[in-house]
Amino acid sequence: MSTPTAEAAGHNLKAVRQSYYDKIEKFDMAPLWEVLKDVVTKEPITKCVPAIWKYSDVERLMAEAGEVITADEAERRVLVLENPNLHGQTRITNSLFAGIQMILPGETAPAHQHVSSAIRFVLDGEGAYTAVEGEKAMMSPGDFILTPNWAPHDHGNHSPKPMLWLDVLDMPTVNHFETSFAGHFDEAMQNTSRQDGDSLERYGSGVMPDGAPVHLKRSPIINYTYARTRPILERLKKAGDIDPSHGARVRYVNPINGGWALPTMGAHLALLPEGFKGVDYRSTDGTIFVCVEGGGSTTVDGKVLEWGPKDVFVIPPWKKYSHRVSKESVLFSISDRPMQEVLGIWREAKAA
Ligand code: GTQ
Repeated sequence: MSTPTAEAAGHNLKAVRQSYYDKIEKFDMAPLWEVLKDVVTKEPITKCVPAIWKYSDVERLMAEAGEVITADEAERRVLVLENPNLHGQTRITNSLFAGIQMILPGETAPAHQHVSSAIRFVLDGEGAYTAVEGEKAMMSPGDFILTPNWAPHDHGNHSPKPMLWLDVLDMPTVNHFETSFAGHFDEAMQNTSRQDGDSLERYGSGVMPDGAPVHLKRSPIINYTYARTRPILERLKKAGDIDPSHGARVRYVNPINGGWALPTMGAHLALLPEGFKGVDYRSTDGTIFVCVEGGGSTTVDGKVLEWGPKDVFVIPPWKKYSHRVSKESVLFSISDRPMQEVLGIWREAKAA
């Protein structure tokens, strides 16, 4: 009897295993050992790639959308910013949606509500509104506006100019959990029973109305205006409170518990002083940035993203990046960090 060669034995083993896999598949089972290293990776693996959306393109293409469809017909006239490697998946990172919304003079986007939380970061125009839970938030560039989970909201523009803003929603995450609900109202516009700016006046000043809800999972503030937040960056810069990677940065908080503004999405506003050269940084939360003022570049994964006012760019999870500016600049940023923190899976690494 001849001894089988090692190669033949290997071949035979492969065939034996494959027929075993075919057998267990009929019972809806599969061998973990064939995929273990792909599902329990040594380091985060992301399909998301760095990308930038220049405002000159956004503005031009959005103006065309205004000729193709009305805000009312569209319900929301939004151009989705799709990660170049996730086309067709309606998302900018694996967990977050981003889009540019436009409301033309005289238009309204009808009231609705949904489980997904949204934020608006205002890019262009002046004096259109987002009404959220009975408060009409007048929009100005740089304002950071919340639409928490299930809050009724509608948008409208009584100003003479188009209003454009960045929407970021946690809907890929809500859909990951398969927990989406949504509803519409008979009235296109909700009753606005509260004064404009009411929630920022009540909750944003170091005092709290007696009996304010202690366990609210999200901030009670609807509009964190740029007019209120921008001077704080100036104060940090003057005091030298400048992080080597992030610059002079504030975090938008829920003033009731000091936590993030929303349980699913966390945002910052940062001033990068003239000549700032940030040191490398990475974290597990893929992050969406907007240039509010100035201009500069961000190096990520060997790629250089050059940004100017109103440009939007995305940094994938766990990719090292650093910002550089010659002139003083302001960056807004938002990510899914609050979700990762609550699950205990968020990590960051700063260059030594
Ligand atoms: O304004 O309610 O970008 O429901 C996507 C879904 C905006 C909104 C989006 C939405 C909205």
